[in-house]
Amino acid sequence: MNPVACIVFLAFVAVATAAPQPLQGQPEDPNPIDTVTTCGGFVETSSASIEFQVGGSIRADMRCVWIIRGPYVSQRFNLVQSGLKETDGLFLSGHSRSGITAQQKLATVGQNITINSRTAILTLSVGHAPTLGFKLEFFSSGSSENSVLSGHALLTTAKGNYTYPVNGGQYGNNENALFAIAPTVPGQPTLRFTRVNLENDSGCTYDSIRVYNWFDNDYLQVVRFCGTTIPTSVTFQDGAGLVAFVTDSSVTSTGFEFQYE
Ligand SMILES: *[C@@H]1O[C@H](CO)[C@@H](O)[C@H](O)[C@H]1NC(C)=O
Ligand SMILES: *[C@@H]1O[C@H](CO)[C@@H](O)[C@H](O)[C@H]1NC(C)=O
Ligand SMILES: *[C@@H]1O[C@H](CO)[C@@H](O)[C@H](O)[C@H]1NC(C)=O
Ligand SMILES: [Ca+2]
Repeated sequence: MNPVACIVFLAFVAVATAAPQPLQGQPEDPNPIDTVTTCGGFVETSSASIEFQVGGSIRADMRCVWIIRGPYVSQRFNLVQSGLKETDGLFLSGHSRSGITAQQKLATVGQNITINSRTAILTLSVGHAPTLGFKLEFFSSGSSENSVLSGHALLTTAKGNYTYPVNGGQYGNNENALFAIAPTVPGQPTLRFTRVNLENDSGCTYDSIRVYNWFDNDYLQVVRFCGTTIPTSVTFQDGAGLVAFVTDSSVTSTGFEFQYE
């Protein structure tokens, strides 16, 4: 082969070999590698079977929140088995620095919902009557993505308090933290901030705290604030809420403390 023909031939071989590429990045695990059976939790894995009270009953008005974090950009959820009723709901949304995406209801067995964000929020909202358990599977796949979740907590006691940073000192730059309040004994907790010290600017575009109230099967943002002014308290009348904290790339402060009961 002369050099030109050789290059043309090699180029053809390269195109032919590169052509079939159905998977972008990491494929899903063939089967879930972890099992979660608690009401709510922080689940950080590439795949999991989430089984709550399968074959058993769940009390009326129960709320459970799972913060699910996959290593790849796409999180697929598939409902495998369900005893939930029409008035109950399993809801999924994505969380990132910019906020929380709209809720999607996982209602029928076999249904898939894919969340294109590394952090997904799964919320179980039981109606005013007892119900039966469910099982779903979660699989992470796709390209690796380095977005961080710098802090997280799931508060499930009837009342409590929380401080961030947990060990005092200053929070970091580029924080993206998420805290869920979902008491396992149904209630209507009121959230009160007792100390707030964030970088301040008029639109809270640098560092901010957002509070979301679970209402009408959605997380509604009720307040966004920064600086040192304590916001008015928020009652989670539907039994659950979220606190999301983000910071920009410069100027830090000492964070915040809240209590709820
Ligand atoms: C859900 O996704 C899986 C994996 O991609 C697929 O095999 C299955 O057919 C999907 N189910 C439905 C109902 O689309
Ligand atoms: C915060 O909670 C701890 C237990 O978790 C408790 O000992 C402490 O008294 C609480 N502090 C306030 C200010 O409520
Ligand atoms: C925060 O910024 C706002 C708007 O610039 C200003 O009105 C307010 O006084 C500031 N608060 C503090 C505590 O600096
Ligand atoms: Ca800052």
